[in-house]
Amino acid sequence: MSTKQASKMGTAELNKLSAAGRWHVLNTVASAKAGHIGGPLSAMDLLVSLYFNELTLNPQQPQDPTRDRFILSKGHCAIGLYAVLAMRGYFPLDELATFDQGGSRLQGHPDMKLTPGVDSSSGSLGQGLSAGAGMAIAAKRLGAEFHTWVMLGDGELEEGMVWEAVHTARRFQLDNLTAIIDLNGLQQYGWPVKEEGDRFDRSNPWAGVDLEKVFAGFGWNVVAVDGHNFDEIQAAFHQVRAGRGSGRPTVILATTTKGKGVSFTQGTYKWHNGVATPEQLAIAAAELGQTFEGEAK
Ligand SMILES: Cc1ncc(C[n+]2csc(CCOP(=O)(O)OP(=O)(O)O)c2C)c(N)n1
Ligand SMILES: [Mg+2]
Repeated sequence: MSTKQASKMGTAELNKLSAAGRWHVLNTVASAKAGHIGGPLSAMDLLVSLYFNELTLNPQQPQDPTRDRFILSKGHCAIGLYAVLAMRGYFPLDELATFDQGGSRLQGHPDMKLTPGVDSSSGSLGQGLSAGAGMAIAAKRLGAEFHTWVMLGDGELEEGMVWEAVHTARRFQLDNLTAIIDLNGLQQYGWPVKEEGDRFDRSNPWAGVDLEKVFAGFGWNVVAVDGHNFDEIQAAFHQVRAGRGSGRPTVILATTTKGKGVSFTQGTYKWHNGVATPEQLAIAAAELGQTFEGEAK
C-alpha cells in the first residue's frame, strides 16, 4: 500500500536533507568525473519537499499503482533526483557511486526501466509534460486518485512541445497534473547573441515575459513561490490539493538560484555541469555541513 507522508517534516529537517542532497550531487559527479551541478542544486529544495513531505509513495514498492507519479522532465538533473531517491530509501546511498557507469541502474539521464522510483525516462528536453498529461488522463479514465507531477527547467520551457501539453492539459481538465518550473534564470547556452568573449547571451530565457499571465491565459491555476523557501513550497502543494476538482492543472512557478547552496556554483552558468576539484569539494563540504575525506566517492 502506498503511504501518504506520515508526518510532515519541519524546516530544520528539510534543510539538513537538502544540504546532504547537494553534497551527494557534487561528490557523486566528482567521483563519476562528469555530470550536472547547477540544475540539480537549484531543484534540490523542491525535490526534497516533494519526496519527504508531499508525494504518496512507497519506496519498498516503487511500482505501486496508487503512487503519485513524478517526472523529472529536465532529465539532465538526474543526479539530484537519484540523491533524493536514495535518501528516501529507494536504493542504498552507496549505489550513488555507480552513477553514469556502464551497467549501473543510475544512468546519466533517468531510465524508467532501470531505476526504482523513476516513472518516466527523460533527457531530451521538452517531453515530460506530455508524458505527464498522458498519465493524468489515464488516472481520470481509470478513476485513480494518484497525482502526476512534472518538473521542467526554464530553458526547457522554450521547447514547443511543452506548450502543446500546456494547451491540451486544460482542454482535458487535468486538475490531477502539476507542472513545477525551476526558474533559475539560466540554461546551458542561451540565445545566439554574442557578447565580448562569449558565443551566447546567457541572460534569463524568460526575461520580459510574464509567465504567471501566460499560464493563467492558458487556463491553469498559477502559484508563484520562492523555490528555496520550504514554507512557500508547502503552501503551494496545499494549493495544488485545493485545485483538484477545479478542472484546471496547476503550475508552480518556483524562482530559484542555479547552483544554490555552494558559494562557487551559485548563480553562474559555468556550473551547469562540471567536476569539482578536491579543494572545491572541501569548500562545498564545509559550507554544506558534510564530512569530506579528501577524495570524491
Ligand atoms: C531537446 C534537447 N536539446 C538540448 C539538450 C541539451 N541540454 C541539456 S541541459 C540544457 C539546458 C537546460 O536548461 P534548463 O532547462 O534551464 O535547465 P537547468 O537550468 O535547470 O539546468 C540543454 C540545452 C537536451 N538535453 N535536449
Ligand atoms: Mg534553467
